[in-house]
Amino acid sequence: MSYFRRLDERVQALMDQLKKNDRWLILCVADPDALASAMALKRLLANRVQAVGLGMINEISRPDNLAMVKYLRIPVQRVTPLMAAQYDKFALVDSQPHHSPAFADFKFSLVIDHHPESPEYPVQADFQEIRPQYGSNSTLMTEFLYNAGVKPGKLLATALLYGIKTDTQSFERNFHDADVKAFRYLSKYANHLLLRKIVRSEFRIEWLKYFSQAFRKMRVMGEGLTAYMGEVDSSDILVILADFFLRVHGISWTIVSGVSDDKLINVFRGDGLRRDVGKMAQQLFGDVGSAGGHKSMARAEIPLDKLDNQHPQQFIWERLENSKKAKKASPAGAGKQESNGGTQSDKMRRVTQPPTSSSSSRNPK
Ligand SMILES: [Mn+2]
Repeated sequence: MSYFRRLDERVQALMDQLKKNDRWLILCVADPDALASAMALKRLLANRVQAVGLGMINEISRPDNLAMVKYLRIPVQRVTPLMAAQYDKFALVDSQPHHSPAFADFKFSLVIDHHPESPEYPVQADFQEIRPQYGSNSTLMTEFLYNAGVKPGKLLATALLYGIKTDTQSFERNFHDADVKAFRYLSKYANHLLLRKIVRSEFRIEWLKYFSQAFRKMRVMGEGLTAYMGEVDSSDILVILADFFLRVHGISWTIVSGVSDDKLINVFRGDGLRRDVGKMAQQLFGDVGSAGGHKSMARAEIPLDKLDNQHPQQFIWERLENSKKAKKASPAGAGKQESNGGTQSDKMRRVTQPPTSSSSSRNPK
């Protein structure tokens, strides 16, 4: 009995597309699942066609993705018209032609994807395999490799494992039985030290100076932590810091703010359990700028001239203080938190019981 579903006919149909003299370019929007899928397809095409190249339409900037390309030696390049001109067949993985205008110039002969198909933009390729039920495209590629009798090498298996891990958020998001199977199968072949190295490549060296500033500037308010960073090169660093501080035990929401392009930018992060940071952003800053988001992620951008010459830090603190007072005045808004005496001060909060079981954390709101 075979470990994965049998795909003999599909593999044959795919192989029928491959001609000895063709030069194939595999395109993707680079992220871990797409890069792993491109690598796997390259492995399937190798030795069956004249040349296989990997092209991405975006620039990679996340440190983990950069680490993936480096340590797994993925020969991917930013696609240019000059580069594309060297190929005569085009494949697309982990995406569909209508997903980006950058794909409009290509006629794809092969599409393998796990995003839902859109009735308005049906995929038209000589070979296509689209499985929206799958949590990752890497799973689909693993099935193809298996059915083609190709055992993945260490680097490829590691890439596919990372693709599955990323797209299923380590099986916290929607996934299919096939994703679990592929994960288990690939685990045998992958290099787990390399995988950990990639997963843990979270920061860039240039960001560390902001961390040292943030440690001095941070201020804890009950279960929240805020930091005003002053002028920053890019609001990306605010996101990194807001995510980082949310990992502190006992902290359930963070606001990291800074000035960029004449705007005061506030990045909100929350655990999504008791407080909805999207609403919080709106309540705090909705009257002076664009503010909103989801339960666990939000953002508010305020033009500096709306601050009436007040220092941005002062402006933020006053609004936070006022919202706290408003909450106290109407305790209904304070949520169903057990009494912890933690709301009355800005002092470092004592360690109180965080929600422990997953049932209590899935709190209706
Ligand atoms: Mn994907």
